[in-house]
Order: sequence, then C-alpha cells, then structure tokens
Amino acid sequence: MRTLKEALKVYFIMGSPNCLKDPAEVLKEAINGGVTLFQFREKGKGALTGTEKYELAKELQSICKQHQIPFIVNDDIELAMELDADGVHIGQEDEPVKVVRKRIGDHKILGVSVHTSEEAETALNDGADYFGIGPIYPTNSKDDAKPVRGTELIEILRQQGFTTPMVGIGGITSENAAAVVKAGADGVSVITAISQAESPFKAARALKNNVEG
Ligand code: IFP
Ligand code: MG
Repeated sequence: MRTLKEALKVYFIMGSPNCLKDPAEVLKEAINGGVTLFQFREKGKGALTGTEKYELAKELQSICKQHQIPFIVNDDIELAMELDADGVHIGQEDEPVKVVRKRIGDHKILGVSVHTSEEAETALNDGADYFGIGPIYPTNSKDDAKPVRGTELIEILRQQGFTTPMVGIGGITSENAAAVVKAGADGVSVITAISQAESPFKAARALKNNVEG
C-alpha cells in the first residue's frame, strides 16, 4: 500500500465531459502510464447525472480497484458513501470540512482545495488529509478558477512548517510538473494533460517521469 504522499504523485482527475473517448478506456491507459490516484469529477457541459453518473462512477471505481489505485469522488459526498469510495475532495464553497469529516468517518481520505495559509490551517484542524493548491498555471478546466499563483503558496506553506500532503493543480503539463514538486508539492494533479491527450498512456508516462525526475 502506498502512503498518501506517494499516491499523490500523479493524480488524475476527470469525468466524461473531459474525455475525447470512452472514460473507462482513458482511465485504463492513464493507470497503465503511471497514474497513482484518481478523482471522479463529473462536472461541466454534458455532465452525467442520476443513474448514468452513478453507473460511470461504479465502472471507473472498479478499474481503480483492479489496479489498486485509490478512488476519490469530487464534491458528491452521498455518491462517495454509496460507493464506499476511498475518499472525497471538496472546495471552500462546499460543506465545511468538519461536517464532511463527520459524515465520511475517520477512514476515508479527505482532500480540500486551499488558497491561503488560513484556509490550510483551518482545513487541517478540521480533518483534511491533503491539500489541493491552485491554480498553479492558467487553466481552462474550471470556469470559476481563482487567479494564477504559480508555486508561491506551496512554498509558503512548507516554509510555515506544514508537512501535510499537497498537490499542485491547474495548467500542469509534463513540461512544468517538475517545478511544482521542486516547490514542495508531493505530486501534481491534472485533468487536461491526460484526458485530452491523443495518448493518455503516453501523457501519464511523461508526467510520471518528470515528477520522479
Ligand atoms: N484540487 C484537487 C486536487 N481537486 C479538485 N477538484 C480541485 C482542486 C478543485 F487535485 F485533488 F487536490
Ligand atoms: Mg467543489
């Protein structure tokens, strides 16, 4: 079993609207290429809902299980509980971290998006297991993305003594991934770099190689 920090190395996030082909195929290729953690984020134009969302989540979860990759659900705590997912990822605009921690219990992974040291401190006290920090670089995957900060916040949090597992997110590619880890992140999180690649396998492989140096 990988530690959480190890699992965060190459963190792939997607849902059906992000994919150029069958999401199950994209996920399999990505895992074969070296993805270490997966987040199901079924959001945006054309996103599935209801039974269709549930069925896709189940299919992707089963692929993760086969490969021993933890399966995290974005935002939808109810879905995460129904599927007995390995964890959930929430933002500052979602339910409070404390409330979510209580709902999911102590054994599931809880990821929280943070944009300041204050948010990091609160999230950690309230039960977060890891931080998502971004956007590091410009991104198109999120309509309501905050201003780009580069790797600044990662460096600040490490300087302040946070040893919490952290990933950078937003506009990360195999070309700029190494800088994010150098700044102190345990890994990188991507949507586009893998889901929109002609070869998700090669894209994941390239990210892995650059993160591991
Ligand atoms: N960060 C992350 C993660 N996931 C999200 N969905 C997000 C920010 C908005 F990479 F998991 F940390
Ligand atoms: Mg959210």
